[in-house]
Amino acid sequence: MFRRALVRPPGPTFADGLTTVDLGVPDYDRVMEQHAAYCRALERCGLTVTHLEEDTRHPDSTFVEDTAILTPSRAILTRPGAASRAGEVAAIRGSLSVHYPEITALAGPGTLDGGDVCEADGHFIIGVSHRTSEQGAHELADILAENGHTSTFVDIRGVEDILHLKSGIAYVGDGRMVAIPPLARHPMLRSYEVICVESPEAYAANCVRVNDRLLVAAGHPRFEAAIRRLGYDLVPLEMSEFQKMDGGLSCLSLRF
Ligand code: CIR
Repeated sequence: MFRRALVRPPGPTFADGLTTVDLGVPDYDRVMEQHAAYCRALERCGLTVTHLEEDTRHPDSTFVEDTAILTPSRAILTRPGAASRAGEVAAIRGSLSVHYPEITALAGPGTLDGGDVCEADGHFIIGVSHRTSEQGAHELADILAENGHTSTFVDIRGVEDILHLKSGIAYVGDGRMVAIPPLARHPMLRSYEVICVESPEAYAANCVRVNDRLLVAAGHPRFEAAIRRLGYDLVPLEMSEFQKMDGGLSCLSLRF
């Protein structure tokens, strides 16, 4: 059960952030509307949402998920792979220390973004990406092992069109994993029931199970129908403005 979420509202410099896609410039009013709807959805899922200060110096700071890995026993601060995002980590430490007596920081020199870490009932799949290095992945796995968590690694550097591992897979509970075709048959997912999200709906692979509900990006009718048939209580959310900056549903909050 999640009880809380931390979110950081996008600042007016949001459109200056990093992106690899060519979907146009985000409209700030719509960004704020979509973010507010996302926060309301988390509240509907039963979470108490803490709104951090917006941070205009770090345009990507609304993607808070990349700055920390949260387990029941501790918070682990990451080392983002993009230089422009390094300063986001110091800014999240204070907010996490209110809730976590034990905070561990990756020491480096490896890098790791939270978006490359997919937790499935205490097991962690860690993506080695253009942001997360092998060293960073191994350092995280060693820290997780101290608390009895197991990890596996998957190299996604050759998988097209995804920035992070969780742009391409999501654990939705009940032994089920949502995945895009290039990852759906990967051995790391052998022990899961895989729900494959076919192109052109690949963006929907980044969905988020929050307690009894599943947050999904709106506008992917085939995926919605398939996952509804499995009995999930869906909360579709407009994500167009975050998609323009390579962001998905999971990156907009830290849930614990
Ligand atoms: C970036 O390139 O870092 C941001 N524009 C998007 C980060 C999205 N985060 C995530 O998927 N976990």
